[in-house]
Amino acid sequence: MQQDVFYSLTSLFVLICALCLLISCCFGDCSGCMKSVLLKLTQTILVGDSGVGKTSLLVQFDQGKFISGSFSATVGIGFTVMLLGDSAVGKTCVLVRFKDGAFLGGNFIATVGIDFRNKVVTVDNMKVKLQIWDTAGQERFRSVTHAYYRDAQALLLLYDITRKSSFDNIRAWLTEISEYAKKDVVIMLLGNKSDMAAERVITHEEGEKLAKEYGVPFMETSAKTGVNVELAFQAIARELKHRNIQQPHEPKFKIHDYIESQKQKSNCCGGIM
Ligand SMILES: Nc1nc2c(ncn2[C@@H]2O[C@H](COP(=O)(O)OP(=O)(O)OP(=O)(O)O)[C@@H](O)[C@H]2O)c(=O)[nH]1
Ligand SMILES: [Mg+2]
Repeated sequence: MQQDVFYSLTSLFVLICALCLLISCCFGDCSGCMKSVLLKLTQTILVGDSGVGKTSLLVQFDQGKFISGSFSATVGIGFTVMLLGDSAVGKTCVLVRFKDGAFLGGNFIATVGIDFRNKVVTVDNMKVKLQIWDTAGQERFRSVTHAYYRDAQALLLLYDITRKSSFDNIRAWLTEISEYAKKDVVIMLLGNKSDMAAERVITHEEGEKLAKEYGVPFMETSAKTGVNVELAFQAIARELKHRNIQQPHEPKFKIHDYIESQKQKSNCCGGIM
């Protein structure tokens, strides 16, 4: 009799679990939900002499095309940067603006799990490769992204100047960062969508005040117009390069001062150099 009750309860539990999975797949983003359940990322490292074709092989696999033309050796200095913040604040758009110089308008497609892009920037005549991880802001992917915090040397934390909740959640993001990221990680706060002046609900001063409270640099960006996007990544690349390769007698790099001086230059001369 007791065994019968046990079997009935177990069957009921299995049935409820199956139903929950079915309902979440039917009413949510099915592909995303399955991916969040099945997501398992693996890492493969390409090794071999310079010029054998490691980069070409990777581009062929990733983009299905062959990079012809002059050979450019993969640079030796590289850092990992992660984009964080609520869903729809514009992380993917900021990355696409920086990588391809374009704006992803149209229908919003939320990132699933995590994605990445590489871009090489020049700092003091040295090539610095940034590997930029674009994370999903949706809550259900949080456990996937936590696993990557430790590998990041810099974090760009975004909110949307037209959405108060995304700004209010910055404190929670910073708590998460202190829990999962490296202690010496470089953090920058970005108030994105600065082009949407009419819909703005968070002032520039509020963003600046919060950044000051946490001792992190701050700027407002627009993935749509490109304002300050290049500057944000340049400042991060410079800070990381100076931390890693500090020439003797070279003055200490101050990211706050660098950002202020570059902002002034772009204000006076119509663009970021
Ligand atoms: N006007 C304006 N719209 C933007 C800007 N950046 C992003 N958007 C729009 O905001 C929406 C969300 O952008 P995404 O970059 O996909 O957002 P996300 O932060 O990557 O979202 P998740 O992947 O879900 O975490 C899209 O409809 C974009 O077109 C911006 O600077 N200005
Ligand atoms: Mg995204």
